[in-house]
Parts: sequence; C-alpha cells; structure tokens
Amino acid sequence: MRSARSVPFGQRLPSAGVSLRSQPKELDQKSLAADNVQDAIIFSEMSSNGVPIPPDRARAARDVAAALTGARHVVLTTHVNADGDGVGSEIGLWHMLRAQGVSVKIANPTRIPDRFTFLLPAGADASQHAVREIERADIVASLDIGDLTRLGELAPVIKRREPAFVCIDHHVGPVNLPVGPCLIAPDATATAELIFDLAGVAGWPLTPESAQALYVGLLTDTGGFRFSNTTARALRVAAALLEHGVDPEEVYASVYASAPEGRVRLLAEVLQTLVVEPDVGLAWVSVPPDALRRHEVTPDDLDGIVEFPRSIAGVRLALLFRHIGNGRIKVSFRSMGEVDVAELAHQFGGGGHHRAAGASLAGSMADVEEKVLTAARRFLRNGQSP
Ligand SMILES: [Mn+2]
Repeated sequence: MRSARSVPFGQRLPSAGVSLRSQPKELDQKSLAADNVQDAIIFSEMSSNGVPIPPDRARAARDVAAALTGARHVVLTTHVNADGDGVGSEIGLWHMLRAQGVSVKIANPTRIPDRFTFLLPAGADASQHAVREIERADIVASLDIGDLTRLGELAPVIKRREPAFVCIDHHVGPVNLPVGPCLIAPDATATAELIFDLAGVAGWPLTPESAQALYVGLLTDTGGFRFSNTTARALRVAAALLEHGVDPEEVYASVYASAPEGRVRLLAEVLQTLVVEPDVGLAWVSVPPDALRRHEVTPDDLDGIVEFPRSIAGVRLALLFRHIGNGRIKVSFRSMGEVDVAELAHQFGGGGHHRAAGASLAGSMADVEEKVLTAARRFLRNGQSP
C-alpha cells in the first residue's frame, strides 16, 4: 500500500494540522472516528487551501496525481462541445502540470468555445491535431466525462491505442471509460472542484491563472452559483480561488458579458418556439434548423437558453431540442425540485446530473420531439415530485 508517493503527502501534515486547529468546525465526524488507521488519519486531516478533503477523494486524488506526474507526455481532453467546466478544469490542470515540469497538451474532439479562450495559455491547445496528440500520449486524462463516447472521434483512437488513462469527473450514473486511476465524485459541484482537490493532495500550488480557470468551471457548472449543486463546499473552494487572485467581475465580463450579437438574436428566435404544458409542468423550446448558421454562432451560444423555459412558475421539467447533424437531435433536460432528469435522459442513452442532463437521438425533429415529450409527460405524471 505504501509507496514512495506517500512521502509528499506525509509532509503536508503540518499545514493540514494548522488548518484544522484554526477551523475546528470544519472537521467532519468521520475523521474524528478514524483514530487508529494511519492512512485514514493522514487523509481525513488533509485539506486543500483550507478546505477539508473527504478521505476517499484524497486517496483517489493521490493515485491520479502519481500517474500524471510519472508520465513523460500527458494529454488532457474533455467532451465534445466543451463547456466551462471541461475547459476550466483542463486549463487549470495544464498550468499545474507544467509547473511540475510535466510535458502536457490539451486535445479536445471539438474546438474550445470563444468565450473561454481568454483562459487559454499560448501553445496549450493542440485540439487541431487531437488525434496525433492522443497517439503520442503516454497518458490521457479525461475530464468531465463518464462515458468514452462523449469524446466523439477521439474515442476510437483511444480504444485502438489503449494509452494509460486517468479520469476526473463528477457525473452520476454508470462509468464507461478505459481502466485507470479515477477521481470520480458525483457529489462534487464541478470537475473543477476535483482539480482543486487534486492540487491540494499533490501539493501543487495554485496560481492566479490556474485559480481563474477552476473558478470558471465552478461558475458555469452552477449557473453563476444559482443551481442546486451550489454547495457550501463549492463556495469555500470559490473563496479560496478568490484568495489566489481571481477577479470575479473580470471573469463575469469575459464569460457572460462578451456575447456576439448573434447569441442574443438566436435567443430571441429560439424563445419564439416556446411551448408550455402547465398541467404537467412541462415546457420546451426547439432550435430552428440553420439558426446557428444564420446568426453566425456556435452550439456554445445555446448555453443557458433552456433556463428560460425552466424559469416559468410551475415548470418542473424543461427541454431544448436541436439538430446536431448526422440525422441526430440533441435533447437538453433541466428540472426543478425532485425530478431526476439523469434517469429520464438515461432512457434515451444519455446521462448527466440530477437536474441537468442530455441525450442524442436519431430521427427527425418531429419524431424525436414526440418520443421524448411522451416519455417526459409520463415521467412527470408518475409522481416524480409531490
Ligand atoms: Mn461539469
């Protein structure tokens, strides 16, 4: 069990101890009970920049950190149509690994959305040659992904090459990824929170650049610290990131207040399609064919639109339908209250979180809408909430 890799963590004990003495209320009950197992003591007392880390998370993070720092060339990747959490997590981790002298590149199946390129250091993103990067990787780290198919055209390359693999993710549901050390915590607010924990466990210092990238992950995955995954711990992590130099207004301006005109015009057009069924608490919108092209925007510019149908009083389930090419329709599911949309999305081969999930289905817009809406009405009527 003990390896040379344990040593740096033992060395972190004094600082973890100081943090616990100064913040006794943050000590959890489990760590109080762990009195005679050396590892349990070490891990339960571990904290990351003042935020205590659950022992199982610390243990998994240690294995992931060891795998990453032991590799010659690390390739970081995230899901197709990367979001703020995927991009923020990989850029945060890129900075940390670089500082450790590790050779590292980002290689995503689709390009990084414009609104996140302000985070991107020169030379970090090799997504244009993603296949080549995967082929020369000693180890691939997948971030914010629970299923290999989310890597689009990179999935078959990984299956063929079988590089060493680590994963860091917070999605609920079955994991379908290559074997390797994994830091998976469905109770984590965002993958960025787990990168923060990884840094704490490994003893990698936060810089203003890495802190800003992780803050973007937390900010966007919580819808600006509004959604149900806005936990006390997430806010503690965000506070620590601010202490490391993040300027929240500057980040807001870059992520949310630098929209191309087309994004707002697209919003106006999509909202015209709104249908509400108040008796079941269902509302949905559809993206008209060619709307993205006409407004000269990308799928990333649809981010947040589904919040409008969800914001209607009495709506428990909101949907957004859009064409994604290859004769497929992507459905985004958002819920309020007890409605578990991960379960609903799973019926259609998708997945996600309790209140935010997605799936893609083959068929015409009309066919997919009928199929999904029928299932959604049945789902809502079957007493998902009081
Ligand atoms: Mn995420």
